[in-house]
Amino acid sequence: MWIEMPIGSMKSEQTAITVHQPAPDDLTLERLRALEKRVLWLSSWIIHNANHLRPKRDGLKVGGHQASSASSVSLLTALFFEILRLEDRIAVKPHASPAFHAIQYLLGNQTRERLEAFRSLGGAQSYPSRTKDHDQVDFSTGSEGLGAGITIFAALAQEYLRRKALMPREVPPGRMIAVMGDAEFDEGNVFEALLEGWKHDVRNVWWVIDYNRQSLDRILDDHLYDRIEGVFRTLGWNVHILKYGRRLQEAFARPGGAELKKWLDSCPNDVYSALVYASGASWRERLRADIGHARGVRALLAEYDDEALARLMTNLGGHDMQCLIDAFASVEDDLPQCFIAYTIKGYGLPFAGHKDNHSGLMSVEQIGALQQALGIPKGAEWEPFAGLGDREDDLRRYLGSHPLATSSERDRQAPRISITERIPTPAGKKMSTQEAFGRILMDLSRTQPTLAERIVTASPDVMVSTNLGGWVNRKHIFGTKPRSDVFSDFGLAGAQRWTVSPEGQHIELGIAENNLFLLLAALGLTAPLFGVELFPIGTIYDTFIPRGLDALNYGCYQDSRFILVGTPSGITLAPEGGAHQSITTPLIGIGQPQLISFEAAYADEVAATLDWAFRQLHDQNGSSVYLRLSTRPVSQPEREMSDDLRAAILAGGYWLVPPREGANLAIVCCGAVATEAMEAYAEVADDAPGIGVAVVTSADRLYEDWSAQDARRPGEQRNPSHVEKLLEPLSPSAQIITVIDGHPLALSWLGGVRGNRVRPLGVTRFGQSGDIPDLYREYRIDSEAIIDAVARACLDGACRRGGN
Ligand SMILES: Cc1ncc(C[n+]2csc(CCOP(=O)(O)OP(=O)(O)O)c2C)c(N)n1
Ligand SMILES: [Mg+2]
Repeated sequence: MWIEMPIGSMKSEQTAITVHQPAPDDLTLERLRALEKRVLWLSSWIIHNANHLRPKRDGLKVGGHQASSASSVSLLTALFFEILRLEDRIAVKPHASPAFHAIQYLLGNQTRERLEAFRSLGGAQSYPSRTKDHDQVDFSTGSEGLGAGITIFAALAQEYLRRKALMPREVPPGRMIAVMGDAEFDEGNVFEALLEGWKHDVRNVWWVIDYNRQSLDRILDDHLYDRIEGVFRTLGWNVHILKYGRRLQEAFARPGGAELKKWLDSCPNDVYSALVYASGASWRERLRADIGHARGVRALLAEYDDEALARLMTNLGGHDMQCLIDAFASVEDDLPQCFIAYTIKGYGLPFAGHKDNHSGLMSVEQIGALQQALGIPKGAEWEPFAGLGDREDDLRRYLGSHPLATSSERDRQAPRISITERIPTPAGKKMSTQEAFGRILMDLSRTQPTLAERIVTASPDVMVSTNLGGWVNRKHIFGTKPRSDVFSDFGLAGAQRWTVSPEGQHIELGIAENNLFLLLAALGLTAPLFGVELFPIGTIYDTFIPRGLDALNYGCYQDSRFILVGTPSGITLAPEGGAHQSITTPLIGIGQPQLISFEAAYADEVAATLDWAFRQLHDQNGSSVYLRLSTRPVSQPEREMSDDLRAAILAGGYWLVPPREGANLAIVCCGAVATEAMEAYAEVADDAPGIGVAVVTSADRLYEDWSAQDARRPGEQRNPSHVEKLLEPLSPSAQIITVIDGHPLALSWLGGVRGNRVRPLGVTRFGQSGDIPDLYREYRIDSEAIIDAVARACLDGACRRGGN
């Protein structure tokens, strides 16, 4: 094993990229190379310590990715210590987390304790996490492809703020940088994001591809980069290919060098990887066999001993510090930039290049050998600058004044927009919840201009059908290049005006739901990332939420704040058919952390929940909010929004018809089927006197509150949850009929609260085209089905005299 990190003067060698700026001085390069060694060591040691030195209690392998980290060490060293500016933001590929934490440690932003506790509770996280880590994570990563994708939308969000002068103009725009694995290109969301970025002429994005030609299981297809490069160039990105380091380029210029380059250029990925791993005499044998006959090759090979030859053949651009710095420093414009940096997975470690190295861990002997090679004394493993001799003082000074080291709080503090007025209920006797949402939004610019100015809406090509049309007519579409609506210029009538301007407040996306969620994730982080609070609202057909679910989860995981409106939903959108009718989304609403879901039955509930949602977004302990809406026009109850009603709606439910004390029967409904619940009530009220009808506005809020009370620790005070109080009037043996246009599990858990028997009605099979009466009958959520359930409950004794 050898450590490939020579220190010395490198001047004017040709590199694979065009250099526009002066090369970094020798001292800077020396420092970076020394730091690179430290990052390689610390990232390896963090993992080694977690797996070999910490006591284990559960028999599980702790894990960590020494090979994947080593692959990115040079890239990250160059970026963090020399290239990143304060305003830049970076997504680090998930499996380089140890290298990232090591860099933060050297910058003084990470503690030794947390490194020692890597992957244990409270320690540095296995994948960089905005919310769980304590060092400076700009974007969480973990799910392949999403860390790269979000940088495009963060750049769009930054542009949105700059164009509206919400960010100071004198500060240069930050570059949104992703250091990503090459296998991330297998994820479709990467290409969806690239295309959307192109449509929006996105600037200030850098993607640095750690091109080690390995994924988790395998060696990647040959010449993948040709394809990748083509994609980027087609979409207007600048592409920098950092293929060979300077030593190899120097060798290429010598007799026999052209042959060597030809061989390397056509070498299959698996052969190259196997040779990297085999090392020793293998390179010489193979090169002699393949090109030994060509002029100059034998003589060229003879100049290197085996170790030097292996070092030469692995001298790739992604591990050549000068090559990297030159490439990064060469960028002079704000066009999107792609760096394809050739690397070796496990570079500098004994399993470099091995196809199975993704989860590989160095043995005790191997880490010992690395320690010795790096000159780190025993006992000094955690010392930031161990093994660097007299360079230590210089490095301490260098890092002490580093801008990323001195800014302990990287997240910005955004001034909060004040929300004072309550959102009023839109007037009307009959209305759908979707219509209520559209009208409220339109009215907001009049009733709450300060709030309305900070609202930004987005939709993946369903702006009109999710009822954002009125809002967009008023607020226009965001785009950097103003465009008028050609149809109205021609004097042609049309409901929708398509006016594009930098002042526009709606971001129209193509039909890629992943992009919607990544955009929402980015817009919902503008407060900490750019110091400006926005209120993002994304609308989507409810049934397509699962299409982007991982990206939605990704946004929630990093505590991004947005409002998601799923509409229309359920089989209630009837003629549209089964392909568009959502079933499981109420369960997603309950199950997704950091996303509180509501499903309103009436317009005033929409107003109350939306009002609460805006406040929730900018509450430090808040969350994102999901509203599941419907297009079904529903007769509205005549009622005032009292404080009690509002509180009950927000807590998750209320009695529309209160039950008699000790009642044996109740109907609990959610959303669009409140009408059926009331119809059934009217039918059975005489036979089941005292029966109540409850409306659940948020099964999520009810469940959360109840389970938190139930899960309290011994000695903690017990405050009855809202649902317990709600169900209190019912007799302990009461039966509850639940009904929802969605999966019945969303409500059937109510039986667990006080031990009541539940008869759940809902949709568990795929829907189909039809009208509401037919479909509700077919799927048993009509009033007949509710009445039948009441009858069965009565047969079971729920209507016995003395109870109801
Ligand atoms: C969405 C998703 N699917 C699967 C995984 C499991 N996984 C972890 S790493 C990896 C491949 C990593 O390859 P690459 O991105 O090239 O990273 P590197 O070679 O630099 O380690 C996979 C499939 C994941 N993290 N995310
Ligand atoms: Mg890879």
